[in-house]
Amino acid sequence: MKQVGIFGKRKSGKSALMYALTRHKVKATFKAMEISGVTKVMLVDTVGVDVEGSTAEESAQSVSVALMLICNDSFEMELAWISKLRKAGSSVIVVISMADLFDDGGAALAAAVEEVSGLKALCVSAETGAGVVELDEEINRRLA
Ligand SMILES: Nc1nc2c(ncn2[C@@H]2O[C@H](COP(=O)(O)OP(=O)(O)O)[C@@H](O)[C@H]2O)c(=O)[nH]1
Ligand SMILES: [Mg+2]
Repeated sequence: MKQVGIFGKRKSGKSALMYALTRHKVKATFKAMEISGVTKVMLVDTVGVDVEGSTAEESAQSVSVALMLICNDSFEMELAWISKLRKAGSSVIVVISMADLFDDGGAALAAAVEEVSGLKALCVSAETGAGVVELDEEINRRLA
């Protein structure tokens, strides 16, 4: 089974995002009556990448798709993890998490990340649900 890993610092919203994605998946699945869709992918929540000896290290070796959460403008550690994840063969999706906390919905932070990494970031809020559908679609594209 393919795995989708959720990476980010402690308190970056990893667990909340996992629940938001799961809720969306289950709802969408019941709507489409595609029960099989539920088991196709395994979502993996990880301990913070800022935790010494983190299990995120192991997960980084086994995920097909990695969500790298960034929630503020100190994201050097996250950039290093993006390189690490890509080297391990994962397709990395950069997520500006807790996007509802930004006046601009995370747009400026997404632009700053894109400027230094060349990667487009998706702004998502587990709280309001903004961007969850788009993120799910992007995950599905990467898994295809
Ligand atoms: N406003 C807001 N708060 C969030 C969001 N996601 C998580 N939080 C809050 O941020 C804190 C850390 O979230 P959590 O998912 O446990 O982070 P984790 O340590 O990365 O798993 C909790 O108090 C959450 O309620 C979000 O999208 N918006
Ligand atoms: Mg957590």
